[in-house]
Parts: sequence; C-alpha cells; structure tokens
Amino acid sequence: MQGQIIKILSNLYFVSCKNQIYECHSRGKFRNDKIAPMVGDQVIFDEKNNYILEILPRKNSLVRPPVSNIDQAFVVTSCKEPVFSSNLLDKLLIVLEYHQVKPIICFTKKDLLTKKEKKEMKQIQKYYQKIGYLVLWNTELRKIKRLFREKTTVFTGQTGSGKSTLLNKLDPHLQLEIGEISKALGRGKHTTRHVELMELFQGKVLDTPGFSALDLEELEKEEIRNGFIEFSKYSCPYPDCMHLKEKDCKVKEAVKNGKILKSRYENYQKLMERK
Ligand SMILES: Nc1nc2c(ncn2[C@@H]2O[C@H](COP(=O)(O)OP(=O)(O)OP(=O)(O)O)[C@@H](O)[C@H]2O)c(=O)[nH]1
Ligand SMILES: [Mg+2]
Ligand SMILES: [Zn+2]
Repeated sequence: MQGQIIKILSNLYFVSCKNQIYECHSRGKFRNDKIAPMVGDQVIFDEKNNYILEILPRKNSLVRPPVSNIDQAFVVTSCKEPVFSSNLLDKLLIVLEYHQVKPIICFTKKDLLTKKEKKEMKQIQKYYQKIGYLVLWNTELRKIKRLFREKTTVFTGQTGSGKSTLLNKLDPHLQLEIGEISKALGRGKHTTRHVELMELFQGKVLDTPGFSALDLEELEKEEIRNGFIEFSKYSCPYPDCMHLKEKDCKVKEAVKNGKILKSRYENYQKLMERK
C-alpha cells in the first residue's frame, strides 16, 4: 500500500493511509543506501508486517527542518521575545528560494511592541512585500486558513517564535505543546521536539522544532546571491556581478540610495564573508 509518513519517533514511522495510521519500522536497506525516510515522504509499505518497503521519489526536501514534498513554508518570525532577527529571516528565505519552496513571512508578537517599534516593523514588512513576498501577522487567522487549501505547508522559524501557538489558534483541537519564553534570555526553549504532519483546512500542515541558529553550508556563493531575489532586478556593468568589490555595482548603489534595505545587504555581506 502507499501512504505518507506523518511523524517519526526514534525508529517508529507513522504512516497515514486512507484515514488510518500504521506504525511501521524501516528496513536496513535505507541505512545502506544512506537515505533516511523523512516526514512528508510518500512510501510503499507492507501493511501486514508494518514495514516500509520503498520511498517514492521526492518532489523536494529540506535539511532543517527535515521534511519532504512541500509546497510552501510559513517563516514564523517574532518581532520581540525572541528579538527580531533579520539575519535569521534572510537566511531562511535564501534556503527556501534555493529549494524552490514558496516562503510566506508570518510575523508574531505585535502585541508586545511599543508604538514606535510597530512603526519600524511596518517599514520592514513593507520592504519584504515590495520585493514580492507575502507578509502576514499571526493574527490574520482567516487569511492564513485560506492559504492552506490543497497545499502542503511547513511551519519553520526560530524556537519560541510562536509556530505551535499559531497552529493551536487556527484549530484549538490540535492542543500542541506551547513553550515559555525565558524572562532572563528572552528566548524560547525548544518545545516542539519532532516534526508532525497534520491535515488542516483542506491542506496539510507541518509543525516543526524551531532553532536558534542556522548555517548555509550547503549553498554556494552564487546560490546565496540568487536567493536575494531583489538583487537580480539591477543590471550591473560587470557580468555575473557578486555585488561586493565590483566597480559601479548597481546593487551597492541601490543600497546607498535606500532602494535596497540596508539590513538585507549587510546580511548578504556577512554570509559571503564566511564562504
Ligand atoms: N505575546 C505574544 N506571545 C506569543 C505570541 N505567539 C506566541 N507567543 C508565546 O510565545 C511562546 C512560545 O510559543 P511556541 O508556540 O511554543 O513557539 P514555537 O515556535 O512553537 O517554539 P518551538 O516549538 O520551540 O520551535 C509561548 O509562551 C506563547 O504563548 C504572540 O503573538 N504574542
Ligand atoms: Mg513549537
Ligand atoms: Zn552588482
């Protein structure tokens, strides 16, 4: 039979098939092939002995969080507690662009902001909208529900940013575990421990464990550059310009005259320095 892996707990694979969940084991074969079944995988399984026999080809997959066959990602981003990190946001966008997963930016914790902070966040949001991203607040529940229809959506982002909280608000029956924010550090503390796929509002949604840092080791310099989607709108005189030391670079010019958000370019520089 064919089913989809919806959860993995150590060496137990929960496979969903025709409204039933089968608790399966995997075979040594996958270990030899160095391919580990992941949540989101379509699999052929033996329903009598509860063994996964074969992983069907993946449409796509992410390393962090480890999920496959997804259409879009909610990048759940807190404005405060944990403090807004434009660096983490930009890194997540780059990874998603690279894997051809559509990012949707969802900001949280507006209620904790002062008037002045709200204004600043609005400016930042406007920029991401202008360059082509869909940007939402976690309070826009009706809008969010509509986005799930016939899509597989992964929730990703910093630990404590409010992924599970938002899912619980969308459907209180889920009763996902919610973390506390450490008063001293203003950080979350890794509450969600495993990836889980759920059917929600005629689509599939995956809650995942958050992280506090993310590296882009698997990406080449060019791939990082291409992930900053607004850079390609500028025609630099130097062919295949990296927008770093090149002369008369139009991207650098756009940063200077405020057309490109300064933090975006600084995050780009930081990523390139490490390469
Ligand atoms: N004030 C405020 N608190 C929020 C909001 N969203 C989430 N929280 C709080 O933030 C804390 C962390 O929320 P979680 O939903 O557990 O965060 P998470 O992203 O699932 O974290 P991990 O599972 O560790 O990745 C909880 O105490 C929530 O109540 C919000 O919009 N405003
Ligand atoms: Mg969580
Ligand atoms: Zn350039």
